[in-house]
Formats: sequence, C-alpha cells, structure tokens
Amino acid sequence: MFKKAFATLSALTLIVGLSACSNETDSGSGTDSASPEPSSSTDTSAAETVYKITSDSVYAPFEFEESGSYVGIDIEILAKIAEIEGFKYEMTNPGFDAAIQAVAAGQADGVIAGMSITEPRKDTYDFSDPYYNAGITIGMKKGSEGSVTAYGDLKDKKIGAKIATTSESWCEENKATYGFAECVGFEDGVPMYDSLENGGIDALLDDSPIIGYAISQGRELVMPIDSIEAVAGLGFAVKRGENADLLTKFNSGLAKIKADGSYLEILKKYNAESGAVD
Ligand code: ASN
Repeated sequence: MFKKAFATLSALTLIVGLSACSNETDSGSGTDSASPEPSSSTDTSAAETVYKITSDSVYAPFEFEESGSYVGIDIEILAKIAEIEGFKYEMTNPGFDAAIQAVAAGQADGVIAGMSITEPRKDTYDFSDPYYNAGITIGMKKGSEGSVTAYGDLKDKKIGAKIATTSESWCEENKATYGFAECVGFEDGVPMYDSLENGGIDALLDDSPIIGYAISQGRELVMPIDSIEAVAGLGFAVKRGENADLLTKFNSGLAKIKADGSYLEILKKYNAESGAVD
C-alpha cells in the first residue's frame, strides 16, 4: 500500500530519485535487492574492499523504492559519504530486523536504517555520530481516532510495531501502564500499514517522520497523540569492535557533508530538515 501512496509523489521527488540513483552509480554502489542474503565484505582485488551494507525495506523518507531503485535520506547520505571518502559498498534492503541481525552476525559490515542510537544496542553495535533526530508516535487510520489524544485512550487496543524496533520495545514497556490489548509485531512496514488500513490493528507505533511523510504523500492517516517518545539520534552502525575503519570513514564523511551543505540539501529534498543535527 505504501507503493500506492508513492505513485502520487511530486515531480520534484521523482527528480530527487533520479539524482539519488546517479549518486549511487558514482560511488560504485547500488546493488539493490528485495530479498538479499548479505555476506561479509570481500576483497575484489588486492586493494579494494566492497562493504556490505544493509538497510530497511520500506521506511520512507529514509529508504524506499521508486522506479525500481532505492532512494531516500539514508541512501543519499551513504552514497555521498562513500563518494567523498572513496569507499565502495553494496546495499541490500531486507527489512529492519534482518538488517541489524546481519550486522550482529558478521554477515554484513554496516547498517543504515534510521536506526536509533540506544544504550542497549551499544552492547552489540558501535554507532556513528548521529545524522538525524527522531522519536516515535502513534498513527491511526483517518476517521478511526475518535477522541484519542493520549496513550491511555488506547486501552484494550491492538498496537502494531515493527519487530526489533524502538517502537516495539516502547510498546512492550508501556503495555501494562496504558492497558494496550496487545503489541503486534510486524517484520516489515508494508504489512503493518496494510493491517492498520484493513482493521487488523487499531493503531501503530512508528518514527514520527515516517508517519508524517506517509501523510504528506496522501496516505489516510493521523497522528492523534501530540507527543513524541523515545527521541534519539539515528546512526550508522557496525558490529561492536569490528569495522572501526568504516565507522571512522562514515563520521569523517558526515562531518564533511555537514560542512559543505550537502547534508542539509539531502534533508531538504525530503522535507525533513526538522530532524537535522548540528
Ligand atoms: N528507528 C527504528 C529503530 O531504531 C528503525 C526503523 O524502524 N527502521 O528501532
């Protein structure tokens, strides 16, 4: 159903998509695949490493498919950094849980997936400097929100959240407090938003820029609760203790794209400057 919303994308956004594609080509990356099987980085020659990077599957405006290619903030930031720092990578988009697990298992070198930098995750991952600030909120089908304005109004409701995300942890931690009937886990964003649409769940938890972007693309959603939870920086991550060189390159490139203005340009293309970090 996300794809349906994306069909309404403006011409401007389509141009953004095209420029993101060319960036990827420039950096020697962009082997997108819907069902990837990441493996560890390989030396294609004596001198050249091609890093395996994983990402979420549908997480607009950070990563989403358009005309057969992945576009979005994460895609463009990584492409630009790789270009500046002179490294090559291949990206796969297996979904958030699979993406972070591949890195934890050493099957991929790094993950960029709108991943919140949290204390528990630091046991498993080393994070870059934050490249965005985001937190979670409730999304409901437009017209179904009734008088919901606070979490307590969702008593006995089924709340969807993507597996292994901060939304899922927050739902489980607060289920008893607010009396949610159930936190329903989804592998992927598409079935979660579809389930909201067809009444399988009453509400969903997701990062607010994601719900906001879906609304801006014409999706029939509302964010009835005026508060954002679990606000955190989003970071690129590698397995703890591994790939320190890749992390250093990411941080170095991030500082450069912040300084030369291209970081803000990328956010502006997706109307996402509100979460910019200094
Ligand atoms: N922000 C979410 C998390 O870190 C990531 C996502 O849903 N792609 O758990």
